[in-house]
Amino acid sequence: KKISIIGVPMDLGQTRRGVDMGPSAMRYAGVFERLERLHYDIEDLGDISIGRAERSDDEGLRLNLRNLKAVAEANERLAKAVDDVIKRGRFPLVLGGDHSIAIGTLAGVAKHYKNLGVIWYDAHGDLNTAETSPSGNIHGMPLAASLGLGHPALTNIGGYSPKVKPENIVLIGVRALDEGEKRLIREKGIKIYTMHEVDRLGMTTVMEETIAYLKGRTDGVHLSLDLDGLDPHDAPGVGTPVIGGLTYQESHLAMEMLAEAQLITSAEFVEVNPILDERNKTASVAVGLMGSLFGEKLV
Ligand code: DIR
Ligand code: MN
Ligand code: MN
Ligand code: MN
Repeated sequence: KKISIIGVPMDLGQTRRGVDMGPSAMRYAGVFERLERLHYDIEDLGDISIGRAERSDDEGLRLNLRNLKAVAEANERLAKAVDDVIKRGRFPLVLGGDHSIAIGTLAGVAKHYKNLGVIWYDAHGDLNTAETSPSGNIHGMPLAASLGLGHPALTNIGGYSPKVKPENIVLIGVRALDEGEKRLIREKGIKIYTMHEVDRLGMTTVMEETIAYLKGRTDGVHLSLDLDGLDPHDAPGVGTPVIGGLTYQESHLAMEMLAEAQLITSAEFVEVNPILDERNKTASVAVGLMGSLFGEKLV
């Protein structure tokens, strides 16, 4: 496998400063060296440029879509970069940045598959639109946008929509949903393993079921891993921590099972915020998870 790293220093999809330093934090935590040791052909393409935040009276804010223009423009650039990586026969590994960047990653990935699967590993559903969002933060909207729901400036990144079908999505680790998101999950019948199911079934069963489900119906699977899916004890450096999350051990197990299944064809690790972190712990955890995802073994 040939891997291309793309950094996306995006912080305009939410309001906490510092998440734009996520790619640096993961590079400092040794992502390149970690994967190089596994004998991959690996390249680091550097960072996508992010425009400036608009004024507080921007058009996006009136639409309940904070920084809409700058977020959309950066996602267009990211989609192009991801598309190029796949065209060169390489695996895109995207480092965030807040989760609004999943709109661009998926826009670059999805055109290469008839039936792209998505694993959304997150405390949240990220299924809001401007109409349902309590915050106006676009990092709470990328999965909805990829389903073709929301403002055209977000749903049409890459010039097409939708990117993914509701039946090809699996949510894992969810424990904080807004009312509109719950409605959407019910309406579309989206497959979801909330913390309730993870606790009841155990991560082994959750991943066995997820892998079997996606293997049968998809021709590629994107992993979108929000570090706030993990418990804040294990990943404190995130902007919207939610207690009662997935453990470090469960998360490594999940990544190891995905590696074994050889299911994942693109991935992104998002919401690492070194300003809110403890000695770069969350970036280190993220890089460790990438190690497991790419086949690192204990023995
Ligand atoms: C909340 C928080 N559902 C929102 N979302 C977050 O603002 O839409 N997503 N933190 O990662
Ligand atoms: Mn998220
Ligand atoms: Mn989240
Ligand atoms: Mn603990």
